[in-house]
Amino acid sequence: MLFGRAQKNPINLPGKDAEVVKWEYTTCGYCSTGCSIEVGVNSEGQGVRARGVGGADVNRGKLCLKGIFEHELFTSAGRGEQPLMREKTFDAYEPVSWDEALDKTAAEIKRIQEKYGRDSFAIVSTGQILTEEFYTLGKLARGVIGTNNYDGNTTLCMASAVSGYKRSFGSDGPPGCYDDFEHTDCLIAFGSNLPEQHPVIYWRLRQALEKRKFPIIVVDPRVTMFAQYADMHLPVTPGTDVVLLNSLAHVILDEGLEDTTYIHSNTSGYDEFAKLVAQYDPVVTQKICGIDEDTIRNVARLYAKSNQAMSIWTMGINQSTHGSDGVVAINNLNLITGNIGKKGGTSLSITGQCNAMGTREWSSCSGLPGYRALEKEKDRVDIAKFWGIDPEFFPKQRGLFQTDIFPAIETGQIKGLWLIATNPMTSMPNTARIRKTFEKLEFCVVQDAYQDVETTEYAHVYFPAGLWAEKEGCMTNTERRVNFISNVLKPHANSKPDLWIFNEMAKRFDQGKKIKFPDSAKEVFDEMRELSKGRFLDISGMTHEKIKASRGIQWPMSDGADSGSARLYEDGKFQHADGKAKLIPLNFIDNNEKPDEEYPFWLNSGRVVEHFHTRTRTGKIGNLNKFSPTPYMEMNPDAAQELGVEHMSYVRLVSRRGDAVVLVQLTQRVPRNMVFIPFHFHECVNRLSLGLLDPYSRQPAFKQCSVRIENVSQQEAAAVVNKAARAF
Ligand SMILES: Nc1nc2c(c(=O)[nH]1)N[C@H]1C(S)=C(S)[C@@H](COP(=O)(O)OP(=O)(O)OC[C@H]3O[C@@H](n4cnc5c(=O)[nH]c(N)nc54)[C@H](O)[C@@H]3O)O[C@H]1N2
Ligand SMILES: Nc1nc2c(c(=O)[nH]1)N[C@H]1C(S)=C(S)[C@@H](COP(=O)(O)OP(=O)(O)OC[C@H]3O[C@@H](n4cnc5c(=O)[nH]c(N)nc54)[C@H](O)[C@@H]3O)O[C@H]1N2
Ligand code: SF4
Ligand SMILES: [Mo]
Repeated sequence: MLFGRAQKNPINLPGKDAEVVKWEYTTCGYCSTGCSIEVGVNSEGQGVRARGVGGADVNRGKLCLKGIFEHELFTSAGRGEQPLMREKTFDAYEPVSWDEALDKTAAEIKRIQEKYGRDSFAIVSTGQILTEEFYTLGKLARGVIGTNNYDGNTTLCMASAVSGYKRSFGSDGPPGCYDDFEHTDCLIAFGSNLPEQHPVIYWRLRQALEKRKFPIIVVDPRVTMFAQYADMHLPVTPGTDVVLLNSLAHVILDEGLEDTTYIHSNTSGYDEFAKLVAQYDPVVTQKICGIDEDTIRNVARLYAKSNQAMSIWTMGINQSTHGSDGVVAINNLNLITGNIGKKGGTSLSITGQCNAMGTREWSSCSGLPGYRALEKEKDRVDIAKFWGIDPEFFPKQRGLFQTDIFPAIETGQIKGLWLIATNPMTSMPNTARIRKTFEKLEFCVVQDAYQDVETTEYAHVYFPAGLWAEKEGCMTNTERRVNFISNVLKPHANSKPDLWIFNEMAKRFDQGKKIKFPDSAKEVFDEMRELSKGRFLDISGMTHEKIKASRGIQWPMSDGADSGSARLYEDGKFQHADGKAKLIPLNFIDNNEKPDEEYPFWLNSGRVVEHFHTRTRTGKIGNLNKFSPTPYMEMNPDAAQELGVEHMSYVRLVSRRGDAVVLVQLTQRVPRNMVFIPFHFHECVNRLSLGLLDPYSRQPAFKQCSVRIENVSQQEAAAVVNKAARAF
């Protein structure tokens, strides 16, 4: 009998004969690969097809299945059509005019700030709006509303990479690019399932491998699709990558395989670092990280002896209590082997959301625009002058991270919340606690392209926002490439571009009237160009026209330059005051909730190729949803046999936080003591997760906690699962 995907109907491709009268250029709005897309528009002005752009350097005509069906989003179910308002949560919403919704929200922000202080109103945004929108939101949050409790969902996603890059190199900014695959002699991927999560980056890697063979090593506790295609798979014990990385460094230094010239000229802190890694002999560490001593030595030798070697990583590293340390450890490995800023030698974080880079660069979430810091007086003064406000209006250090904002609502420090393009009711750890937190808010406004997003259950006002190619502006991808998004269609119904919503909000505050809030993305981009002149993150040589014509340009590109820059740090000069990169000793602290007698399984979570995050979008695209319609978990067949659990039956998972019912998929992909659940479903894995926070990045360890498996009545379970699967 066939189960699962094999039983499903094949994908329905849009008919080749779908009548297209023009093709409009834009960029994909799901993941951070940054594929160029053309949307085919018919004579009635509807988006009817999508295709990859042949001349685009990133995807060279390819798209993954999310991109292929992206045009279906324009008319997908659940889109917001009209602003909505209600006095109390759980009352019925009433449709209202934009003026009413905006006036009410501005009045509530002012009321809460006057009564409880400026920081009692929090703003939580995203990695999924356009860069010009991010810059404008930052101006509104920092320069007008003036709350320091302003952050984004990138704290769930890229915060550890940001923090690790800053600690090692003195600045955020991934130093490498996809072209590095063409030059490298060895690649290690840590906690990244590239073929499913970044299919087109993976395709670029395969293209490089077809021309020239080089070893691929995948470090992941699961036998992912990437691990299956790799030359070596290292099934690391969850949460112990730092131990493995310290041990690789140990072997390299012990055997004299390091690049002494590079270390001497371009790094500081070698002695302390060498002292620490001396303690990480593979004989000892193999018992902690689960990789045998010979394999550790072999990988260390292979990496260090390659002319150029590169490391990539994603959430297996970032989402950990040692996320920031994991990133620093990867940077350490590349610094001691001289693999930074050279073709094929790099530390490349594979970014998550389509514009997670744009928010890091320009949104002012963690500081001020263009990689400026609130902690630096000059940066505060420069931006205040540019915006025309008093520098004293800015706080002198950053406020709470997203993962600390929710606990601050719980304890009553924060009373009002504006959510923009993020769905914490499904995406935050321990959602039962988040749900209770929402109940405490005096006022909540949700700004989302979909009105059926779970957070509207707790909002007082809903702003319907335009989506993806209904708006115009830029997004930055994994390799620092600034891409252009054209507004192929008008925003759906009476929804509005996020930029318009921010501008309208600014008009409702006195300080907002003093600052210029340009209407067009082009004028906003000009402000950003001006602010970037001569800086590390220089985009002054770019214009919207040039970006579109080149199918994306990589920063930095200074005014007058002919092209962007493929790599950072080619000259070995880093952003720390002494111009050197730091080698940082990393002690391992074993603080995860680990399997024990009561909760004997590791709970791991992540993604599948068909779905994007909380399914507000992909749950409505039939061609995607039908391949993965149900909350399920991967379980090892031997473990299942011991417990008498059958393939395709339902079970209840229980953790110290809560429970969830899922369908069982038996597979050798997971070890005996682990289950893996895609996090796309509401009321599922995040009812169970703990989410201990990284001390530097405040990113939650989504991938490590423990659960037990219980039997459940199959009939009752089917009802629960069907509800979570929520047929749209
Ligand atoms: N189809 C699809 N693509 C996406 C997304 C999506 O939702 N759907 N989301 C985008 C976003 S925002 C992001 S952040 C990326 C995420 O992209 P990835 O990080 O590649 O995806 P995940 O499945 O979250 O996690 C990757 C792997 O980390 C492993 N892992 C768990 N614990 C550990 C550990 O302790 N050490 C190591 N080394 N590995 C571990 C898991 O087993 C898993 O296979 O994908 C982006 N692309
Ligand atoms: N257990 C577990 N939990 C996880 C993870 C995990 O691996 N395991 N991964 C974490 C990671 S890496 C991430 S990035 C987060 C993602 O978590 P979220 O950001 O909370 O999830 P999304 O579903 O991407 O939410 C984005 C929202 O923005 C809306 N939207 C899309 N485009 C626009 C637009 O242009 N304007 C506006 N206003 N709205 C728009 C969408 O409809 C959607 O509701 O989840 C995190 N949670
Ligand atoms: S790989 Fe990412 S950017 Fe490219 S089409 Fe797929 S989802 Fe879009
Ligand atoms: Mo992410």
